[in-house]
This record gives sequence, C-alpha cells and structure tokens, in this order.
Amino acid sequence: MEGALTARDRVGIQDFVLLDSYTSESAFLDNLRKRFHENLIYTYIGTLLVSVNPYKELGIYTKKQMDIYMGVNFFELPPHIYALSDNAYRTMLMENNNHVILISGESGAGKTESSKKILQFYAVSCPRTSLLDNVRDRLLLSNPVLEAFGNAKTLKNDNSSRFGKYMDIQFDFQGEAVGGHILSYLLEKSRVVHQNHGERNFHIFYQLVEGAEDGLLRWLGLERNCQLYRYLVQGQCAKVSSISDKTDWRTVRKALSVIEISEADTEHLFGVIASVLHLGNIRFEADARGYATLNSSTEMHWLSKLLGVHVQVLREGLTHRKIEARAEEVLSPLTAEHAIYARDALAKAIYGRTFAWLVNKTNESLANKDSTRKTVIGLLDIYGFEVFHVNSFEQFCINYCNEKLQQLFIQLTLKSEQEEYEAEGIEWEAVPFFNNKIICDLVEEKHRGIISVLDEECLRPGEASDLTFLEKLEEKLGGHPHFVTHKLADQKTRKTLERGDFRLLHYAGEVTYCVVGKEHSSWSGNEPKSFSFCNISTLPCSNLLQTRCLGFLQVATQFKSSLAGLTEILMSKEPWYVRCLKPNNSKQSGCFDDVLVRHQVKYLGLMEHLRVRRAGFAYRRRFEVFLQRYKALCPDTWPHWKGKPADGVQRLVIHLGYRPDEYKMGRTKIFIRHPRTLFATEDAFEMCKHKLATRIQAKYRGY
Ligand code: AOV
Ligand code: MG
Repeated sequence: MEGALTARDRVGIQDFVLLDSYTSESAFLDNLRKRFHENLIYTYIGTLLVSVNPYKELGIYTKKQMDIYMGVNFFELPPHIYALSDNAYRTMLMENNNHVILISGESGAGKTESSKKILQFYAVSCPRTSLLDNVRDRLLLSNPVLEAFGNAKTLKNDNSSRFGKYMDIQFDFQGEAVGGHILSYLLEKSRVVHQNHGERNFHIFYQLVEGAEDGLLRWLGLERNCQLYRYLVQGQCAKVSSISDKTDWRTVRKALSVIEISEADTEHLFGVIASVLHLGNIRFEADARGYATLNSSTEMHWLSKLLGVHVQVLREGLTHRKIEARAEEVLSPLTAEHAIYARDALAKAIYGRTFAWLVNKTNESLANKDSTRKTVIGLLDIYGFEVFHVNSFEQFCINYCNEKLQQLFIQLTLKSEQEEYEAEGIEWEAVPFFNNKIICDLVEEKHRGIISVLDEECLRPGEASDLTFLEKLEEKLGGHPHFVTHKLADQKTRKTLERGDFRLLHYAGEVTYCVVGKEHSSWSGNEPKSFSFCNISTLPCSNLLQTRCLGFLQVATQFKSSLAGLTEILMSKEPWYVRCLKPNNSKQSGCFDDVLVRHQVKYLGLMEHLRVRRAGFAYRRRFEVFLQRYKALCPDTWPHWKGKPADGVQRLVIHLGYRPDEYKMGRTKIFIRHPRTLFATEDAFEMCKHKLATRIQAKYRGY
C-alpha cells in the first residue's frame, strides 16, 4: 500500500551494525528514537547492548520472556537484556571461563534495574536442584537489603545507588547458580548527616520510621514522624510519591531473615540506625569560653541504651577530644562548632561501618561452602556520572570511578581491538577515538595527580587548608587541558567560576567542584581517629569497628587503590557491555530528548564502537581452539589433523562453505565477521554430536 510504513521504517533495526549510514550520528539517533517510541528499548551494536530507560513498566521481564530467551541464539529474537545474559551464561559453560557484565551510563539511566533483571534471569532460569533453592532466594533478596542501606533519592534518581557494587554469581559445572560474593565501593557517607534540597537520606531511615511496628519504635525511642529527626529533613522531601517506605520496610525485614541475619543482630542493627537519628538531634551550646556543652538528655539516654555506652562517657566523648602528648593522653574541650563536626563524623563512621558489616553478613550468607571449581559471571553496577548545582568530594569520587570504567571500555574495545588486528596482520584502517586516559591521569597520577596533592595536604594538619590545596593544584596542574580554576581561566570562563572552585573537563562533560566552605564534604576529612568512649562490643558491627585507626590513609587514596583492584578483577574476565541511556531529565516516560541522548551517544563512544564493529570481526578464535572444537565437521581434519593448525582451519572452513568475505586468517587466530556464521557452524557441530551419539548407541544395542 502506498505510503504505508514498512516494519523496518516503524520499528527501526535491531542491530546498529546493519544500519546503512552507520557513520551518521543522526541516523543512529533516528533509529534509537523510533524504537523507543515503539517501546523497544534495547538495540545491539554487535554483542553490546544499548538500553534506553523507558521510565515505565513494559511487561517484558516475565518468566515467559525468560523461557523464550533461554538457549536461543543472540540474533534470532528481538534484542533483550535476557539475550545478553543467556549468551554470557552459555559461553561460560561452553568455554569454562569467567565473564563480567559491565553496566554503565549516567545517574538514572537504568544500570541498577538492568543488573537486577540479569540477576533475576540467572536465579529463575538456570537449572536447579531443589537442594539449593535458598541460594537463589538469597541472591535475589540481597538486593532490597543493600538498596535500603545504600540507595537514596537524589535529584537525578529516586533510587540512586550511593555505593559502587560488584557482584560475582558463582555457577557449578552443571550451570546452577550456587553462590555469590559482593564487593562494595565507597559509600557516600556524607548523606547520613546532610542532604541537598530535594534529596533524602538513605532509604532505611524512612523505612524504619514509617514502617516499623509500634513496639520496635518504642524500644528504639523513636516516634513515627520523620520531621522530628534533623538528619532526615534537610532536603525537605521526606515523602516521595514513587516510594512506599512502609511496603519497602516489609520487604527488607523479610529479606534480612532470608539472608540469615539473626533476630538479635537485626535488633542491634536497627538499634544502631536509630542511634544515628538520636545523635543527629543532639544539640550543643557554647559556654562563656566558647566550649561545647551538651543538654539533650533524652537523646543521650537513648544513645547510651542503644550503643551500650555510659552517659557520662558519651558526654565526654562528644565534647572533648583526646590529644596524645608525651605518651600521655589529655582531654581537651571542643568548641561548639567542632563538637557538631565531631558528632557528624561519628554518625557517618557508625553508618559506614554498619554498611560494611551488612555487606559482610550478606557475603557469609551467599558463600558457597563446597570447594569444587566454580565459574562466575560478575555484574558491575556503579553510581553513574553525575553533575549537580554544587559538586563536592563525593561527586569527584563518583565521576572519577566512571572515568575509570570508560577507560576500561576503551582499552578493552576500541584500543585493544584495533591493536589486535594490527598484531594479527589484518588489514585495518584505524578508527580515531577520544581516549580519556588523560583525565584518569589528571586525577590519579603519582606525585602530580589531584589525589596525590590532596594526600600531601592532608599530611600537613594545621598548616594546610582548602585554599592551600587549591593553590597547590594550580601550581601542579596549571596548563592541563582538562583542569581549570578561577585564576587559570580565560576571562569568559572566569565568570562561571568561583574562587574556591576547580573544574574538570570529564569525558562526559564539565563538572565544577567546590573545595571551599562545605563542612559536610570531606576533601581533607579522615575517619575520626578513635571512638574510645564507645562500647563497641554491643554494636552488630563490632568486628569491623576498630578503636584505633590503623594508619593514615586518605579516603581518596583508598578509593583509588580499590578501583585499581576492581579494574584487575574486571580485566581477568571476558567482558559484555550494557550501555544505558537516559531519555530525558524529568524521569518521564515517552519523552525522548534528542540533545540529551545525542550527548550520551557521543561521550559513551558508541559511534566509534559501531565503526570498529562494522569494519571488524565479531568473533575470533585461536586456530588450535577452533580446530579442536569443529574438526569433526570435515573428513580431512577428523579425527586428527597432522599439519599446521592454520592450514587445518583453512581446510575446515572451505569445507564448511565460508565465503572469503566472511572470515580472515590472522597470524594465530581466525576472525569471523558475523556471529551468524559461527552460529551456523555451532548448529552443524550440535547435529554432528547428535548423530555420533545415535550411532554409538545403535552400535551398543547391536551387541
Ligand atoms: P541507575 O542505577 O542508572 O542510576 P536505575 O536503574 O536506578 O538508574 O533507574 C532509575 C529509574 O528508572 C528506576 O527506578 C525505574 O523507575 C526506571 N527504570 C530504569 N530501567 C527501567 C526499565 N528497564 N523498565 C522500567 N523502568 C526502568 V544511579 O544508581 O543514580 O547512577 O547512581
Ligand atoms: Mg543505580
């Protein structure tokens, strides 16, 4: 019919590799937009999955959908997160190796939702023996627990992850999910004591106050009114329409028991959470000399009860600091201002360690005790790149983490891919791309990176200040193309910068960080050195609380080394990618903001990835591996090939009817352009195995 749209016109194409004008950003965007409006949120670039947040329930995550995607080749069905999950899983089983699914995208783009869908797919679809049913439940229910304690409403996302999470799902040789392990990265602890306008503290506080049974609240000395707690109301949005704290509370309670946290520990856990709320309500007044005095007798009573510390010890601890002088310990009084700072630091430390304790407990419950070899699929879901009106140390760490992940993506796809073609002697025209290594170095380089300067400044207590830190940065980094401050800027840029700011030109955009005058931020803040007044043995986190700081380690430096560790873990596994895109900034369904999406497509390097994919080869195998697997498909190579592996592979693929443009022979590997070629070979192999098995059975029956 004239004028009618073809299906392709309407729903676009499901793999960008098949796009005719694959170098055009507009064509790329058109395709994404078309599909988005048809509720088709997933599109491939080869084996990479692009996902656009629909901001509505689509009904595509049912058990029926899971069954459809289980065991089906990648390109036979519409793109789906289940297809990628299933492929990673089957490759793991076939090749007996470890995999990792790297999920990236900015805050609110859908990373956490994606990671939950993947976990559900493995927990529900994989083969099972009834014996281990509870492992799957624990894997699934670890999520609501860690989200309650580690997620919060921000301006970007009502359920924003405020910690980085890497989770291993362990499978046995039959492909059954048998255990898991979680690593958490730098929790945004400052949120415990301060929230910006329109943001909340961690969900668990509101869940407790709104959802806990009357008896529990009474026992904790709390009232059912969030407005009464200073740590809960600074963002002035304790209630959020998209969140039901009451329902979530019930889920969390059930989940805590499934992950085997005992009733006693659970009680202590909420005791600690409640003590943070009481701590926040403690007020100080200044005496005639300006020193802090403390009334707040009700709060002190509850704190003392919940933390198991005598009121007098608590009082002394909150208004004094311990100074070590000539092997003697002297108590020196704090000013009212310093006492508030110390109170908040204590609240943050208690919460941070409770979170670490919870991750530990979860890991104990997910641990698989059987020592046979497991293969794993790792899931990486970190906090996404974020830019707020005011950005502080927390955003600096979060954005640095994203910078590292982008660097890994570049190394593993754009860079190493092209280097491999070169090394293998495959003709190749280089695809240029922006390498963000320069920004990673700016942050983490030894001696002159931002973290290193921060370290130096923290080692000069008393002498260093926010401003000397900024001056040192200017001295060391002046002239760096991705670093600018008020002093270093040209006239036009200077107008957009305050004196206490520095600006980084991140891969995903500019961010201005505020160094000066934010008491809650912790550019130079360290954990309080001691909690000697606190009877820690009663806290559930007692095994993690250390009464003495073991050594001086600046937060950013710790974070840097934990990210280096993470990179190593990720590099040791076969990677799969989910790139999440955010369609608009107003959390709305059906709204596709072209400018916003184009920006993300650009900085995520999707166009470059497509060009490399399009010109390149989807699969590659070492000659020996390829020959070993498929030699039965050709009479010349079966049962043994005596010549060079490369010649055997050549003979094999000619026999299989590969066309010359479908593959290339490198120095050590065969490169196959389209996955479908390999799938056809794999199908032939399955048939051949089947025939062979039937023949063997017939033979034995004959005897
Ligand atoms: P994020 O993890 O990428 O942000 P989330 O996964 O939390 O983002 O997604 C944000 C919100 O978008 C969710 O709470 C859902 O309401 C909605 N959403 C995301 N993906 C889907 C989907 N596939 N189907 C339906 N709704 C979805 V952050 O943690 O802030 O970086 O730090
Ligand atoms: Mg998240």
